[in-house]
Parts: sequence; structure tokens; C-alpha cells
Amino acid sequence: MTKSLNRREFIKIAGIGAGGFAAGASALHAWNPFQIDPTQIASSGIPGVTPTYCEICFWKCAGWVHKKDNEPWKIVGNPDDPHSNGRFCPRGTGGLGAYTDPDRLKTPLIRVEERGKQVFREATWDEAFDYITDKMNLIKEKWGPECVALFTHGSGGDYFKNLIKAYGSNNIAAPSYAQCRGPREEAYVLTFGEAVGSPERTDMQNSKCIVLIGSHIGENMHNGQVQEFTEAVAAGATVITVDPRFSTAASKSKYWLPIKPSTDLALLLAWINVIIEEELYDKDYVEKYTYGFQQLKESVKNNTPEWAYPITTIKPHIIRETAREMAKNAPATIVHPGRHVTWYGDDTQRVRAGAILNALLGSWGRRGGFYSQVKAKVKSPALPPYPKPKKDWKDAFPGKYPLANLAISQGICDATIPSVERDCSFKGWFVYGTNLLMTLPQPKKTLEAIQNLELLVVVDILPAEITGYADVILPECTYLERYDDLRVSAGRVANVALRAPAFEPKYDTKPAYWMARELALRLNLGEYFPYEKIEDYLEYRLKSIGSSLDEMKKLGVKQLPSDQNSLYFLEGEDFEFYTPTGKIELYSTQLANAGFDPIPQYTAHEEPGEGYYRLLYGRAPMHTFGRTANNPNLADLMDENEVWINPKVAKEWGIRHRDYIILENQDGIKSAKIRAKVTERIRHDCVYMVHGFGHSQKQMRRSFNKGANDSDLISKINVDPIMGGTGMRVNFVTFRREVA
Ligand SMILES: Nc1nc2c(c(=O)[nH]1)N[C@H]1C(S)=C(S)[C@@H](COP(=O)(O)OP(=O)(O)OC[C@H]3O[C@@H](n4cnc5c(=O)[nH]c(N)nc54)[C@H](O)[C@@H]3O)O[C@H]1N2
Ligand SMILES: Nc1nc2c(c(=O)[nH]1)N[C@H]1C(S)=C(S)[C@@H](COP(=O)(O)OP(=O)(O)OC[C@H]3O[C@@H](n4cnc5c(=O)[nH]c(N)nc54)[C@H](O)[C@@H]3O)O[C@H]1N2
Ligand code: SF4
Ligand SMILES: [Mo]
Repeated sequence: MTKSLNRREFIKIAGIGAGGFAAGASALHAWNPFQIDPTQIASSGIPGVTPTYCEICFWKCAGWVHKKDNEPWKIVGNPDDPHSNGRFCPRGTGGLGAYTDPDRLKTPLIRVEERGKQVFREATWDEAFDYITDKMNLIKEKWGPECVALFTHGSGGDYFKNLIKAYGSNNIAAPSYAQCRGPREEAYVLTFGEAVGSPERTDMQNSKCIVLIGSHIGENMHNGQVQEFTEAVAAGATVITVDPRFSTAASKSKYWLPIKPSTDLALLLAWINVIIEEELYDKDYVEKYTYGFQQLKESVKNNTPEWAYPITTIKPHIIRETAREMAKNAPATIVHPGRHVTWYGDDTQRVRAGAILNALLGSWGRRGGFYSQVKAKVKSPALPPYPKPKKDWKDAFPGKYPLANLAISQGICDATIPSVERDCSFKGWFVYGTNLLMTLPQPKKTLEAIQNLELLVVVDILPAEITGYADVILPECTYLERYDDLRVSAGRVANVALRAPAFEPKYDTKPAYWMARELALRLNLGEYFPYEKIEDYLEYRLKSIGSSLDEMKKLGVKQLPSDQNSLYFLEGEDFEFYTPTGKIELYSTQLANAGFDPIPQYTAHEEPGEGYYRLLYGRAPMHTFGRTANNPNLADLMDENEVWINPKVAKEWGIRHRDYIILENQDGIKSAKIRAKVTERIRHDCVYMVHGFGHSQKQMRRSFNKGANDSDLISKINVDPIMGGTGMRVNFVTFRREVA
């Protein structure tokens, strides 16, 4: 039920003007700032070279896997691919390590002792599937199919989605929603009637002014985005970075605003105030396209830079100067919507304030702002209708999170712990490609929920922490050993990409497609998986765009013509937005109806007590979450995380650079030992660490006990009342000397 889908249909109806838009490979290459290795171009169709798209993160760059003597040699970007433009990032290049990692799961496992003791026996696939189907039949009979939930992140999750829906449940949660970009998508849908999407529809390559609010592009290594950012910087774009830490992006910026963490909404409101009071907004655009300008003007009249100064610690003249800089470059100014935005629990409102600023600058639908993406129209085979579930996760939270469009992961956890208020709690979980114990905040609660399950199935490639609590572990082969569905992504050019297996699956591992289908057959749901072989399913889809597996194996990525003729609004174009008023809603009628502030209002957040510092976290360029810490190639580049501490603070505590210390949070929870990085590059009221380290699973030998896990310290969350996102930067830590 996503509104963006409806919106796409709407675009079809509205038919944005006439004419022809052609931005093929040549146009892309024209702006590609990187040198392309000529051997890559020659690679299509050569024996020993296989097309894939990367699974090391969710940017899904397409590339070529090269073998020598049937052993992995290298993996390189496909120059025709708009996600990578022929270049892989360090993580993608090191992706071969996912295949070679000797610590991989090797065979199905069934638990023999109590949960968490990690005693498993090796099982055949038949035994594993029989165990799961018996339990699924029991749950369906006793409690109903709705009591099974799926947590998923990654390509193969789609087959399990199909399985769970066919079985009768629509409780499908992804940590990429309530722990990541959920508030952003809802904020943009509320304002513009459309989500931002992934890859983001940000036209940074043409931007003249880029405002980054905590988006640490450069450490956040989403490939095409980093390339566009680099290109804009090289072309002289003004970058304004708002971050309590001097990030890589801050180092490329004209303005670094080292804001007091948790106060960004005050800064955004002050910027809106300046843009309105100084009449710097795009008057024609605001007049033509927006709703609620007068209410907005009235609402922000007291949010002056002087008001924001004591809250944010950003000086009034800097707030004014940066607002003017944005206006000067508008509409080629982009206030980046961010991606991981679940920070403080008022995240939908904070992101909406940025969206409103973009609307005032007229950057939505304009060159250098946000463009309108195109997407290939690839058919899927018709399936029988899914059974209609009698209830879903929202029933466990009457009246709460009215604007959540997807299931929220921590909500499923809560609703798994039995309570008198609910007649049925969740009894079965499928977990595909998400290490819930590192990914969800409040890991203790996740564990409590797990102890109440009748069935926990984990599909993974590694013995990740979550596998230790499974009843059945299904070992998937890596992306380099399997087909998956086509990558059909939105962007400037309609395109599809193929992932084909470069290697035979190692050990007794299997692709998710096969697993989900085998389970479906055993549950008498085979009609939902009409193709025995995924190749036949792919042929069906490819035929609908006039292609074939053979062709795609040679091309890797196929670019297709699109009937949308412009990426931007045409001059003076009439446009109906997919919001209740048909306008860009500066004043949100949907929020008003649901009882929330229709225009964002600043409220202060709790501050750290004496001797405590706000715990911030983020990314490192050579790792993806916790999923690469054990990768032999990438662990070589960085094998533990550090905690960034301001020198003044370090001095007070007698902490020296590179000392090992322990962090203890407000609830007395202690971290594993972590090295101190004493640096001026962070404010004095917070500390910072890279997420994804501090693995506690011995079987992951390279990453076990290396660094500390931020999730352990996130025992408190502020839940966004609008859509259920979990604000996670609300924990405070202090320093301890003793070694764990
Ligand atoms: N504390 C804290 N929590 C966070 C974040 C944070 O920064 N700090 N970030 C949040 C964000 S932005 C996001 S998007 C989420 C991400 O959260 P997740 O997507 O859950 O990320 P990972 O923890 O890396 O878990 C990925 C799991 O997938 C497995 N895997 C890798 N490849 C495959 C495959 O091909 N098949 C299968 N079956 N499994 C595979 C890995 O071994 C690993 O166990 O986490 C969120 N949670
Ligand atoms: N290398 C690499 N790249 C990745 C990923 C990865 O795992 N590895 N994951 C991808 C995914 S799924 C996501 S969602 C994105 C996440 O990437 P982003 O969306 O860029 O991440 P955030 O966590 O929002 O931002 C982290 C930055 O916010 C700053 N910050 C912390 N608190 C505040 C605050 O109160 N105000 C402000 N203004 N700034 C603050 C931190 O200092 C840090 O620089 O990265 C993507 N790219
Ligand atoms: S950005 Fe890097 S890790 Fe992510 S898909 Fe692309 S190459 Fe792979
Ligand atoms: Mo994310």
C-alpha cells in the first residue's frame, strides 16, 4: 500500500508533456568523473566473466565477476550501470571475501538445546524443511497464519515475502524502515505526495548548493551518490554540512555547522524563518504548487536565528548567511533528505522541515534539486490472489502509528512478548538477511521476544548473532553463487540488471528462491511458485522487455527507452501532487487530521547528565553495518571501531589517544572494550562510533570481540508517534577504565 506506487500511476495519467528524453549510456559517461578500466568494457560475453549486482550494501551496483582457474579473481563495475558508472566502492571490490570466508554457514542446522546455548546438529535440507513445515502447520491451526512474521533485508527476502503472504500473513518488517528511512519516506509522502526512494531522486550532479544534515556522504559510501557529490564539489557547488562531528563531507564544505546534537529542527525552522522574512523563497513556485504558506509564515515567525542560537549553538549570522547561500543557488539547491534518519523520535517532523525548505526553494522537480525518476516496466507472472489476513501487526497497537505504511520491526518484537491486552502474540519468525540482535535497538527486548517463539527460522550466509537463537538455520549461498530477481531500479535512465551465479554454491548452501519454493511445496502453496527454476521466471520477465537471459548475460545491464520526457517540471507546468490538496503541503492536512502538528514545531530533547555524553554512531567507508566485519578482504582494511572523544573531555577523564576503554550507558549497560580516538573533530557533548563492530559470535573468528557494538548501548529509544521509527540517539554514555 505505498503511495508512491499510486503516484507512479498518476504520472502515467498526467502524461508530463510531449517530446523525447534520451539519456543513454553516453550521457551518463559524459558526467562520469571516474576513469573506466577498458578491460571492463571488453568483459561482456567473455568466458569466466559473469554479471552480478552487489549485495554488500543496498545500493546494488552492477558489475562483472572475473575468474581465473575457476577461482575468484576480481569484481569490477559495469560502465553501463547508473548505480556504479563502472566503479565499485572498496566494499563491493572486497565482496569476493563473502564467497571465500571460511567461517560461512555450511549446512542446515537444527537446534538441539535451549535457545542461545548454540547447540545445533547438522541436518539435511529435507529434515530442516520438515521441521519448519510441521511448526508452520501447527501455528496456522492453533493461532492463525497471521502469527508468523518475516523480518527481511536483501534480495532473497522477496521469495520469503511471497511465501509468507501465500501462507496468510502480511506481517513483513524490514529494519530499513523503522530503523532507517521510514520517517523520511513518510515525511516526503506527506509533503510532496511521493517518497524519496532508493537510489534517492536527488539531482546532486547538477546542484549548486548541497545542504547535508547529518548525512555523512563519503563515509556513507552509496556509490553513485558519492560520485555525484564529488562531481558537484568539483564543479564548485557550495556545501553546507550540519554535523556535530567534522565528517568527511564537512571537510569538503564551505560551511561546517557543528550543531548541538538533537537540535536540527530548530536550525531548520530558523532557516525557514529567514527565507520567508527576507522574501528569499521562490514566489511563483510557492504560489502555484504549495498549500499552507500563510500558516507556515505565522508558525515560524518567532523561530528567528536569535531564537535558534542558544538551542543549536550556531551563531545567528551564520544561519542567515547559509540561508542566503541556499536561496542564491535555488532551485539548484538541495537540502538532502538524509537516509538513516531515526535519530530522536521526532524524525518525521525534522525531515518534513527539510522538505518544506526544499519546497520554499522550489527545488522539488527542478534541475539540481529533486528529479522525477523513470523505471523499466518489467512484467511479473500472475499469481493466485493471496489469502486475506484477518488481522495484522497494527491490531497490537490500537490507534498508534497511524501513518506507518510498513510493519515496524520493534513493534513485532513487542507484540511477540505475551501480554493481557492481546489475544494472539507472534509465534513464528522468519529472519532473512538481517542480524536483528545488532540491528534492532534494545537487544534485550529482542531476546525476550525470541524466547516466546514456537519457531525461529534464520536464513543467513554467516553464523551471525541471530543464528545462535534459531530453531533452524538455513545457509544461503552468497550473491556470487546464485541468480536473483532482476534489479529494476528507478533513476535517470530506465534499466534492468542481472545477477547470475559466477560460482557453484560452496558447501551445502542453497539460494533463497529454492528454499522458499521447497517450503511452499510442502505447505501446499506451490501455485505461488509456478517456476521450478528461477531461470524460467527470469526469462518470463525479460521477455516482457524484449530481452532474454542470454542477452543479459552479455550485457549485465540493459538500458531501456522511457516514455517520460523530462526529469524536471516543465516551465509553468500544471502539476497535481498526490496529497489530499493536490499541492505540496507546507501545512500537512494529513498530520492535522491524525492529531499531529501540521507544521513542525521544535521541542527540546533530554540532555546528558553530568559526566555523560550523547552516543552518536555512523558508517565507515570500508564496511557495511555488521555484515562485512568478518569479510577477510575488508577486515584487513579496518578490524575494529574506535570511540571519538573531544580532547577536552579526554583530558578530564585522563583518557589518552588509542587507550582501550569501556563505555557505560545511562542504564548501567557496559560495552566491550573500544579504543579511544581523541580528536578535535567532535563536539565535547557527544561521542561517536562506527556501527557494526563488537561481534559476540565466536564462530565469526575474524570479527569476534573486535571493537564495541553500539546496539548494546541503545537500551532506550524514542519512538516516532507518527510512523513508529525508533529514535536511537537518545542514549548517553560515560567512561570506565576496567577491561571487560
Ligand atoms: N545500533 C544501530 N542499529 C542500526 C543502525 C546503526 O547505525 N546503529 N543502522 C540501521 C540501518 S540504517 C539499517 S538499514 C539496518 C541494517 O540492518 P541489517 O540489514 O540487519 O544489517 P546487518 O546487521 O549487516 O545484517 C545483515 C545480515 O545479513 C546477512 N547476509 C549478508 N548477505 C546475505 C545474503 O546474501 N543472504 C542472506 N540470507 N543473508 C545475508 C549477514 O550475514 C548479516 O547477518 O540497521 C539499522 N540498525
Ligand atoms: N560505507 C557504508 N556506507 C553506507 C552504509 C554502510 O553500512 N556502510 N549503509 C547505508 C545505509 S543503509 C544508510 S541508511 C546510510 C546511512 O548514512 P547517513 O544517512 O549519512 O547516516 P546517519 O546515521 O544519518 O548520519 C551519520 C552522521 O550523522 C551525524 N549526527 C549524529 N547525530 C546528529 C545530530 O543530532 N544532528 C546532525 N546534524 N548530525 C548528527 C554523525 O556525526 C554522522 O556523521 O548509509 C548507507 N551507506
Ligand atoms: S556501493 Fe559498494 S557495497 Fe554498495 S552495492 Fe555498490 S559496490 Fe556494493
Ligand atoms: Mo539504512
